[in-house]
Amino acid sequence: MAEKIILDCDPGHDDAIALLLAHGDPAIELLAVTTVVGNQTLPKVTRNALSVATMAGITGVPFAAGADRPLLREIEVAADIHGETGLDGPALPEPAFGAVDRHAVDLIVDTVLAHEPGTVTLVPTGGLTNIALAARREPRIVERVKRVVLMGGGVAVGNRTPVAEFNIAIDPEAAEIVFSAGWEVVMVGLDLTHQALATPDVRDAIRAVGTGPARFVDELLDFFADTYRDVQGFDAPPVHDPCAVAHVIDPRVVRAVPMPIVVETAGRYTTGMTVADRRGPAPAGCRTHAATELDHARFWDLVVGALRTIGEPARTAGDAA
Ligand code: PIR
Ligand code: CA
Repeated sequence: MAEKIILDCDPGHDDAIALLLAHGDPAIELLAVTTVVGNQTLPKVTRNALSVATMAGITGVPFAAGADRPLLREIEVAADIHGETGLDGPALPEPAFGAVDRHAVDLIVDTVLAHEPGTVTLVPTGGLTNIALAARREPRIVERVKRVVLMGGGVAVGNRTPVAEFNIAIDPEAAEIVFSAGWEVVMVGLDLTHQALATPDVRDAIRAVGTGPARFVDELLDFFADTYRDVQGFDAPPVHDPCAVAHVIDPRVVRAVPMPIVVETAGRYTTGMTVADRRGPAPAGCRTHAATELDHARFWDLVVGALRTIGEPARTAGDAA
């Protein structure tokens, strides 16, 4: 039985690849895609999600736009890494369909309630504003959701600040709500995703797929590699968000261990830090987990395998190349 997920994202180069992995892997049933302000403004990331779906021929999945700002803080986007559009690099088709006329938070709540308890996994790959609002809007989803497998945070590593990862740092209050709600949370953080490097052999394997969507991913990674080299000094870019999807597909590819984790919201230097307790074994019943170890080869096999199943969608009018 495929795992049912709702992908809550802010595309974003790696979010786009996470969407393609979720769509292309047979172990995942994509119930809905929701968008949240993050890498860029809400209109931009929503358009990007729809364009990627159009490019990949994703049909029959509702897309909904959500929060256009964090709960308390000012908007902070990541134009230095993802560009002015949020998805700079490849040419994107005009979206062939629109978002549904509903708020993402309502779509998340209704989708969870429409399925059997314990069957729907939330996969946030952006700031946690929508997920926090959904937990407050309908507290019953906290019991109904199977678990929350999120890309964000890290055990003692940051990118927005020395200790805070971007998705947590842009809305720490929302992250605190999500980490403390009581549902099972798997934090796929930077310690894990910095192992998911798109190395030259990986780039070759993606190019060898030879389809339009694989070419699109190759062009995304060209841009992402450049900004990650220039801004953060990486030889090869870490491809964060598909790691959360990969954990849902196969927990042996992205291994996680139970660990108490809380979010700092009032630090002098540490706001947005995920404070993870590595002292000894986690207490019994610990509901938070941290991803620690990536099987690099099997992870990229999943991504390349998903791209192979997506194939060559029909070109749309306005797609010049
Ligand atoms: C990646 C992101 C934001 C900032 C940087 N420097 C790099 C985005 C990615 O989309 C991912 O979800 C997460 N936020 C990694 O911090
Ligand atoms: Ca993201």
